[in-house]
Amino acid sequence: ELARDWWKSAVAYQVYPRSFADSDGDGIGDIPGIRRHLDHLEELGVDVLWLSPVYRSPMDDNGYDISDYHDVDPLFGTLEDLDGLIADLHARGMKLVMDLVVNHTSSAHPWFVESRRSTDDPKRDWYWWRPPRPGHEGGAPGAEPNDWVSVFSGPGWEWDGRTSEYYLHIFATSQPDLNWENPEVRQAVYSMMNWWLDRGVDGFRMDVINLISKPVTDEPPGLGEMIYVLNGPKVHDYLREMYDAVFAGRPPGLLNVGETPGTPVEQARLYTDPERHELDMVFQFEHVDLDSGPGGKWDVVPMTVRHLKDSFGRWQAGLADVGWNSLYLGNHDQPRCVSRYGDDRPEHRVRSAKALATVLHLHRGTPYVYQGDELGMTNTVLRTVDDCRDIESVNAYRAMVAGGTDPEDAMARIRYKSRDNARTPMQWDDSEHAGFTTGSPWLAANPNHTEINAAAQRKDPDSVFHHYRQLIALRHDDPVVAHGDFTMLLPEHEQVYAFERRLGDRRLLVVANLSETRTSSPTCPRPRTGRAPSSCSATPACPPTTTGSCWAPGRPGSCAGP
Ligand code: TEU
Repeated sequence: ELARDWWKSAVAYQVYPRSFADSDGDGIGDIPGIRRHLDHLEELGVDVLWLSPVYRSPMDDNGYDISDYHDVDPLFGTLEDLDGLIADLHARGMKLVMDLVVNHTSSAHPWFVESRRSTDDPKRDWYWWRPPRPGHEGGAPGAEPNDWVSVFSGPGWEWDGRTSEYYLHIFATSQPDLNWENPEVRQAVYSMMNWWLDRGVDGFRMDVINLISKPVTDEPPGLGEMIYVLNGPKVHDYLREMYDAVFAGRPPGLLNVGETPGTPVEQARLYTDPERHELDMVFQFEHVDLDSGPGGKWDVVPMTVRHLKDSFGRWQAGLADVGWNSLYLGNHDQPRCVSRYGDDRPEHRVRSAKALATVLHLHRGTPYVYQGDELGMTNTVLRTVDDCRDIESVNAYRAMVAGGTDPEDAMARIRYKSRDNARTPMQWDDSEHAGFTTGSPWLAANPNHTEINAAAQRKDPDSVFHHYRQLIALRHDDPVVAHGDFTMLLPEHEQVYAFERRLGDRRLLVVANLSETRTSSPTCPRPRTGRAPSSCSATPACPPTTTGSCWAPGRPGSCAGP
């Protein structure tokens, strides 16, 4: 019988299905490919597989734009394939957590197709529709209902000429935001969630769940004046309603983690306090925003070991007595952690990857391993924007250059932070395309797969892979790792990251020398791989705020509108 907080001693592994393993040679990863590599996960020792979206989707945002919540996209396989994966994982004592993307749908979802048909369509109020700003002609620049911008560059509102109104899209224009004020929307989401749980899924990773509540105000232009609504007025009410409608009464064994960009510790205490029946834990963004300046993600600023220690220390202290931390350094949205927080030069990469893993996994919280980080995979080579596939990177490059940023400077920023860095094919072996596909991969494999791959590392007891395996085993074997308290040591030290964990009379002392960690240079991010940019601006110009979000409001001048 699992305890309700079983996930405190568990480790999760994130699979980005498009890039994990391709079974049919179309160059795109799929569910049968995942099923062929479960030995890798079992040898690593992980307990949970978090699967990024495999639902039907036009794939504008690689599946985070869903057009059918109840079916698997043929690119990834069938519902039967997914049932098979669930059965395989359960047979191995592992669990499956699905990605839940319900802040928005794809514009191809039937709900939106109906909603946009007319202003009095029964589904009109399932999304956010607003008239042009008073005194402005619809579709003209500046006529948007308010100044919200899209995370993927440009305004957060799209003009729909057929019904002469704008619709809200915090992300791509093909990702319209659902209106959670509407109880019909909420009930439809809860019904879908129950359908998946009844199918054997063990919980959800809830995409940008802190964005679902928007501040609705009466006076024009409505929707309040904030750039984004992080942790909006009703988000906690919605999560408690979700708990009552979906999770209450189900046996222990589920895991629900919310992705909550820009959320401060105080909010995370509310989201993860078990007495509040909201979430088990959240993905916080403070440490992945450390190298973002006032202009947002692409305004790269220096980051030091001290910054990292201060941030993690704040979150360890903030959730020590209530709630729970997730622990992550990488995912499908972030550059490779050994390149960003460590040093991926060949002479340092292995030690650097091991040091980062040691520090992360021995903190108090639930660790998440992003596919390939257990091998010490690095950022890839992005020569020009043509090497990019990610809508966020391509849009940001175009917006920066259109805004006057030198193309090479813009490319230097993209090279450092593009999400494509984490989406190159999983490096299984040293064969062509890293053993990921027999076809032509949708995104080129990192050329260094000949040196960095799972086959080589499984045979090398000193590999990054076996280091991760030993850290995961330690968490399973020694309760001080999962349940011990946390005390930061040498907080002022610029290179050493040290802390102590205590449980009863057990002590665990962790000391890591992160001096290998190379901060991003104050002028431009030093490309860990690929050609150094020919010219870097002396200081990162703050690109126009339309190039993207700043999830950490409260930074001086943080995205204070255009
Ligand atoms: O990401 C939400 C989010 O915070 C993104 O803005 C992300 O941090 C950003 O791309 C980093 O530059 C979630 C998903 O993880 C992401 O893949 C999706 O693109 C996004 O939501 C929309 O669903």
